[in-house]
Amino acid sequence: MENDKRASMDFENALINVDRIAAEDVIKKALHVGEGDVFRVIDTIISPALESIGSKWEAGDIALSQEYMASKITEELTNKMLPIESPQRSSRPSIGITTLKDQHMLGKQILKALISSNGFNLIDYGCMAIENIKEKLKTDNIEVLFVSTLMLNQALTVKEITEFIEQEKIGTKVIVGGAPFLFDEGLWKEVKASAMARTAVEGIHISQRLMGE
Ligand code: B12
Repeated sequence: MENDKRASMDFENALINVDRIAAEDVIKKALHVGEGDVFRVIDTIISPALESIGSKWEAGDIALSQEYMASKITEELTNKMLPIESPQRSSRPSIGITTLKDQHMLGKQILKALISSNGFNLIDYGCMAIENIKEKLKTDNIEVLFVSTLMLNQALTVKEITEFIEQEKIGTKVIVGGAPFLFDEGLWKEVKASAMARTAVEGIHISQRLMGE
């Protein structure tokens, strides 16, 4: 327990210093000690470090570039120990992500790295048109769809997706985030989303709750 805490702090420091080699070292050691239990390493070392980094960015203690690089490095390391196509990952719940037609990509990249770092089976729909997303929802068995949109006009179109899910009884939960939802606290309800999140970390917690994890 104490060892995990120390390892998580070492991992966090390595990420904040953008030191990929030191970060990988912490994970390699932890996998060795923990007999290769990837999900234990994710839960006890990686997730707490990323949460702490997320809070530091929100508090203005670190730069956006540091949060971004931390997410990128962690995503790479997690994908190395838990390849995208591994059965361990594909048997986990599927989370889809999209910005709809929005070109603002930064928030989505951070979110994507976090979902992947938590070992979920991630399907990236990029900035796909709504009609195509509807088709994917029918076939991909997505438990939670994350929509990150920073433009109000795009945010309003989320309702088309949620109403489609309702009509077709697909059961996918939709979590929204990004500027319009931060500016107007009631907007997520207006577009019939299941929830909104202020940060990527909050989104992961909400999705875990919605999936009963
Ligand atoms: C950087 C930026 C740009 C960059 C984008 C670069 C890129 N490749 O991503 C550039 C310069 C290209 C750009 C262009 C435009 N932009 Co701009 N942009 C911004 C700005 C300043 C910051 C966005 C950002 O990257 N933030 C950093 C990231 C990390 O934060 P984030 O996205 O909020 O994500 C965090 C959380 O919100 C959360 N999150 C986000 N989404 C989700 C989703 C889920 C499910 C969850 C759980 C969490 C979550 O997680 C992230 C990390 O914790 C915002 C201002 C703002 N307040 O957001 C304006 C803003 C979004 N832009 C705006 C506008 C108007 C435009 C343009 C139309 C400008 C123009 N006239 O051309 C274009 C349109 C581009 C397009 N078609 O999509 C407006 C939108 C207003 C509106 N009512 O719709 C804003 C709000 C500025 C403003 N106050 O007017 N923009």
